[in-house]
Amino acid sequence: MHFISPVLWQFLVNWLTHFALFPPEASSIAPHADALYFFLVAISLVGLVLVLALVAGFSFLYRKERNPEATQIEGSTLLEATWTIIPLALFMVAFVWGALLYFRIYNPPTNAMNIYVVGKQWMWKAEHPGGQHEINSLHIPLGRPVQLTMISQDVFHSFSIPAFRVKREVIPGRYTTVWFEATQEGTYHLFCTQYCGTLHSQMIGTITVMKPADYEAWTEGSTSGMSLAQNGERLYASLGCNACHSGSATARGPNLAEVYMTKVQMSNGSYSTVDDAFLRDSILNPTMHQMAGYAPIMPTYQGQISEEGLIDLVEYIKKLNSNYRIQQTLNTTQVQSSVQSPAPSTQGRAQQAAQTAPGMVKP
Ligand code: HEC
Ligand SMILES: [Cu+2]
Repeated sequence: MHFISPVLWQFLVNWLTHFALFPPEASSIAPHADALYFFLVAISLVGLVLVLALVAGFSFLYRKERNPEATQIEGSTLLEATWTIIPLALFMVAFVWGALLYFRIYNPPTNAMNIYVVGKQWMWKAEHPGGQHEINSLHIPLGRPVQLTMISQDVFHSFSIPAFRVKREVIPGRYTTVWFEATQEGTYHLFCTQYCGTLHSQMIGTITVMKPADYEAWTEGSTSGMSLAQNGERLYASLGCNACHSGSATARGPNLAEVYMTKVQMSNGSYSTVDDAFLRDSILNPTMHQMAGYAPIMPTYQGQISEEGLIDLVEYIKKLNSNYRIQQTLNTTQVQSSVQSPAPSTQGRAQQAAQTAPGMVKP
């Protein structure tokens, strides 16, 4: 490619990489996205040059001195077929290429590690499974597929890392995901690319790509001591989920252990896969997924749990592989309450409501 003089080439490469007009290619998808982009630019340029050349050529060939008498030309099947088939072929190439790339971008590898992101006016909050929290920054390991499960706490936002060529809407009330695999160490820009209010332009941050060993060190150094699942376990107990979801045969709610990613039957006979969104919806809006064989007695927790709290609960249920600890917790609370207050129910409820665990929405 050095046919334009090495010095000029160097200058161009430098200019393109440093003049943020063209960000570095730092993810496994980036070179593929760019290849398609350059292909589209190239065929557009060819079209542009061809049309301009024809306009210039014809105005010269058929100028008044050379061609005083206008001749009407009509119908040329060959010509029409040519200008139909060639563009059609080019568009089909762009379509198939784009579709293949689309599937690659939208299908995360199954071994991707999951990090949660909550967008709000005007910041990005990231939560690692180990419980590490970050604001307007995200640390990720090099060469490992990472999936982000994202949700907004207020309005529409859009999560964009130009160097990775990824961008995804972050929507209130719904989990969206995006995945990438970083291929270059370094720090990159993170933007919100959807106008979301006065300080939208400050909803920016940095992505830090670290060697896997450095990433491990970072996660150990910045842990808050409690993983998301552990926070979730606390919430689960304090919100009283364990009363109905204890996993015992007489429980009023279904067993939640190992339910993640299985198919469950709904009361209308259809089947649903229990994914992150299903779990979140079941907590906020139990009637939305009415399960076969159970009475619609689950209360809604709408407005009582923050997005972070919901993430903790979802993460807890995802990792719940036995009901042993739930039953332990229930046994101890039963023993305690029978020792403390023989009068049942109401008092215990009031006590529960008075203490607000992290993740609950403060009144
Ligand atoms: C009063 C009893 C009760 C309480 C309290 C309760 N649930 Fe439920 N839950 C149910 C019942 C019954 C169902 C099944 C019927 C339905 O879908 O509404 C259910 C369904 C669910 C489901 C979907 C079932 C599945 O297999 O995926 C999830 C998830 C869930 N509950 C989570 C929770 C969480 C988290 C809490 C605490 C914040 C909670 N529940 C509190 C009774 C309860
Ligand atoms: Cu925003």
